[in-house]
Amino acid sequence: MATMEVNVPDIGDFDEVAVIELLVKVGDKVRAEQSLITVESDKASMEIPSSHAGVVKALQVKLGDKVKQGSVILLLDTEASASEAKSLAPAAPVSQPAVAPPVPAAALVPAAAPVPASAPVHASPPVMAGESKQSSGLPHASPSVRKFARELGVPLAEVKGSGAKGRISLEDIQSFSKAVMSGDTRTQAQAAKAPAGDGAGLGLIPWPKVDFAKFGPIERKELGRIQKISGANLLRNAVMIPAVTNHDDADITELEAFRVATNKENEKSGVKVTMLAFLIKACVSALQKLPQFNSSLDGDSLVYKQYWHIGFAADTPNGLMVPVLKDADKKGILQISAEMGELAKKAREGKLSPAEMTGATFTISSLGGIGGRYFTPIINAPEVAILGVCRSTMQPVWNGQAFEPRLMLPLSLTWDHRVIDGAAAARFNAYLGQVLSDFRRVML
Ligand code: CAO
Repeated sequence: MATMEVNVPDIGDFDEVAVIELLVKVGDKVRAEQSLITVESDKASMEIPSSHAGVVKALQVKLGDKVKQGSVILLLDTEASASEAKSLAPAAPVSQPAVAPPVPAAALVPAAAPVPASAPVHASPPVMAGESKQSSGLPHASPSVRKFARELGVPLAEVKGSGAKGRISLEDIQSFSKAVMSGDTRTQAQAAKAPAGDGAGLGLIPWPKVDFAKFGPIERKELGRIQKISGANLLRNAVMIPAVTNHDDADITELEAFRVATNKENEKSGVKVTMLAFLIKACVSALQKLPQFNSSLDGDSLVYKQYWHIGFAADTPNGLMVPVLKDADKKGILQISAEMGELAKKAREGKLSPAEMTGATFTISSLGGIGGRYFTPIINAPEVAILGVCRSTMQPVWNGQAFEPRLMLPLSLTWDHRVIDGAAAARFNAYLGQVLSDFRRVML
């Protein structure tokens, strides 16, 4: 058995490219031309195949490393006896369509490890391998599509790609997953044959194809990177979670008066206390009282988290982001307000780190600064609930003797019915309402 280096082959015009995915690990047996790593430049992502067969002895690169032609990827124990150990000319990298530089997992991306996500594939890529499988035997799919399939537990080998040369797209994975969830084997088979995203996997009529330009002038704009990433996550969460939304109102008359007074007192501190800071604190109290709301499903078990990290949706020029306020249970309203302000600023400037966007146990989406009455937020999986908040309004509220003007805050709690039942959801909202109407309850 001989040890040899496997190097980055000629990858065209790129000086240095970043390693965004490791496709093998030490001890893996690889075939000649099997993809070893994925690299990404500002123009394209490419899978670098092995020039030889053998067993991986040591990886010489890690995620984020910059490599160029000649860089050592790994050391391979070549199998002298194996027929595939024959030396081949360096295999060509498999290109994928142009993608922007990697961004950390963004809006409504699950709290799992940050993904150096590539945009979903829309164009026909200049792939260099054969029909529906790569020469490595793996189905054609970009790293982001493979990651999405892994997250959903979809076996890529069973998905029929609708793209050029059988390339599997995000929409193919979604169609396959929807068909499997419908439990109809006939539909599953259809899903494999159906063109991507046409709804045929669910037995639905195809998505309407309209030549909008026929009816008037139009402008076409590509979706932003974050929109694409969050769109895929939102779709998965909307389709896969049996979600129910309960609406309620909380009387925040006294709390708002206290907030305004606090801001007056702290005028010089530069920290503005917003209703969202109180909501974060109140939600932590509700999550502690009803811990199933702070859990995640893991197969047949429920993981109860002993920490309270609250994500909050932030509207940014790049799209929806969800910064995470860590250990909200240990922080006071002023600290929460200050940290939230910093996180929201970073979100708007596109400067959030992956660590600042992951690990949430519950999310709040507040449209209170904008308006509206109620809405149905989509759960940020693997969390099991999300609170939507709209603008508070003065309402006539019956106090037993007369109508009184009270400042009412509309709450919309969406919850995963696999984990939570309607009674618990009603209790959550009712308790939240009690806390918000008399914040001293947080201390009880
Ligand atoms: N009712 C009435 N007024 C409210 C309110 C509520 N529920 N919540 C906030 N306000 C007021 C604030 O008091 C503030 O008023 P002043 O300027 O007079 O003091 C104003 O609205 C603006 O508040 P804000 O939005 O800047 O602050 P916030 O803490 O409420 O929110 C943030 C911060 C980052 C959540 C918010 O800026 C944001 O991005 N919201 C949008 C979230 C979103 O897009 N959700 C949808 C997700 S699903 O697509």
